[in-house]
Amino acid sequence: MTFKDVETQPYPDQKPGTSGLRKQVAVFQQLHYLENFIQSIFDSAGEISGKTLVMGGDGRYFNEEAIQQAIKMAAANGFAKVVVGQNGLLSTPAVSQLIRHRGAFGGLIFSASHNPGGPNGDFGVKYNIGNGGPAPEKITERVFARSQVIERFQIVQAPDVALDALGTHDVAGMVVEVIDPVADYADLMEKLFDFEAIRELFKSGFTMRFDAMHAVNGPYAEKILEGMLGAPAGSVVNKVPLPDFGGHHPDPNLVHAKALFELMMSGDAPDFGVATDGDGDRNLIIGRGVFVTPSDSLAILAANAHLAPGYGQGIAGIARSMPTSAAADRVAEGLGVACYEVPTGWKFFANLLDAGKISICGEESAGTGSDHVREKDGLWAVLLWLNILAKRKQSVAELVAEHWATYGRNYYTRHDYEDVETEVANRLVEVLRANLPELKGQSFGKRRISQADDFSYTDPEDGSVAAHQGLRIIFEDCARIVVRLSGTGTVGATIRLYVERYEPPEGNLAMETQEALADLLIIAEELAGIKAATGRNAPNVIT
Ligand code: VG1
Ligand code: CO
Repeated sequence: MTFKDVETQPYPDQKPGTSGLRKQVAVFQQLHYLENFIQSIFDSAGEISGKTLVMGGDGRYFNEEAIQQAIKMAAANGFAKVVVGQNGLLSTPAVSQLIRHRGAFGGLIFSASHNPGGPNGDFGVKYNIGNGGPAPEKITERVFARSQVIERFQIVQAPDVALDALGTHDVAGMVVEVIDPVADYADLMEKLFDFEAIRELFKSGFTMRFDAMHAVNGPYAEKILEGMLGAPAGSVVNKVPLPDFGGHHPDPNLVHAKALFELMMSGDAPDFGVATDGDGDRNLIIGRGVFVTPSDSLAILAANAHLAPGYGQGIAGIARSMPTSAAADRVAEGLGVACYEVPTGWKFFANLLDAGKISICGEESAGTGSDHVREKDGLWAVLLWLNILAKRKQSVAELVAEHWATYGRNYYTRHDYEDVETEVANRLVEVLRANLPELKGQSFGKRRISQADDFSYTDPEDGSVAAHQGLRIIFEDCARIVVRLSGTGTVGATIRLYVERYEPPEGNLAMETQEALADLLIIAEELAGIKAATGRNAPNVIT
């Protein structure tokens, strides 16, 4: 067995975005591209010798190759142990849970989340730290700086590990433990939720469809829902993880989970329809005939979390990402707990969770989670929904209607303009940012702008500042327009436009969303000019 110090040179584009480093597979396949980034992480992580590292991915093309390399590099860099999911599979929340449960130093997640996979799709690497959460910006900045000056990486020459065989293996003196990816995670879920109540719900004839989108959550959903909770066989569909996700985007939205949406709106709809993404951290919730926006889902889960044993004592506080609707804020107010607004990306929640300031948090992009791990967790959200439905003995539609009748409704939409020329997108944001100071006080019909700024966040725990997190235009009645650029796309730029307005309980709660927001969408175009600048007449995705 030989330890090798391999000479290399930096790649200039290894800047981690919202969620780690995400690039097209062909980019990752360049000579030493992957190795450079992993070595940069190891070089920036602090004392790693003798520590344990968790590794797993969503099964996409290049997953196993990347893991084999990372294992050999971990051995050469002095780790004592690597814990890896069988066949290289682990969902993002499962990695987070394992890091915490095993007291590991951190973990590597190989995934590009909801981005397409396969040789022509995307790949990604994310580094999580000892609390189980994504590395904070001060670490990812160190990793990037290191990647720009890297000259060598370390790797052992050893045969590949048989990742299909459970048990321990030896790689140049380092232990590699191949584990069942589902077991520990399932144990935790059983502690958090009232499995007996959910079993009774299924026994009473409740039906559901879980679309695993040929991504990592298939085995988790099959074991927990069908195996442990007695959901009818066949409830979980597209359950075998495939390297190209069956040719689809594993993105649980109304475009890419269209089949599920159509089923749920049809006469054959089961009671409950859900989908999760590539790495299992996002969730889409649809009741029979009713789509639940992720922002509403966060609010409804927070309002009812006490019905699950894991949250029986009540919740400490709620946090949402800035572009997420303020529906959760109203619940926090109702419960008398604090509500925090943080930038997009899960890493900002982790400090609040660690400090015990919040118990539940979420994003408009279909991510919800709690203090049980330090990542968003798709299957957790599904189980909490089931627990709540079992306890309240209501349909999704009834539950949503009652929520709006209590708290009012935040009409909410996100419009994505994908693959826009980077310069066009950057210029658009620059121009709007420059115009913000003049917008305050301006009126558009009945609406008057009360605040216009570029969102900046100071972390209440460590004082770190994240600036330029999205342009906000807020009206006197709390309606909002937000514009920001995506940090997870891999081709060109993606412009996201978020629009919201509040309708009180006594108002009209039954409007079609785009109609309810029509006047704000016109104002948004007047102010930001996205259609004019991009030459598009419609967004690629509306959620
Ligand atoms: C998107 C979402 C954001 C989410 C991020 C990672 O980021 O908007 O809410 O945290 O993806 O999610 P952006 O920068 O493209 O808007 V995942 O499921 O890709 O780990
Ligand atoms: Co994801």
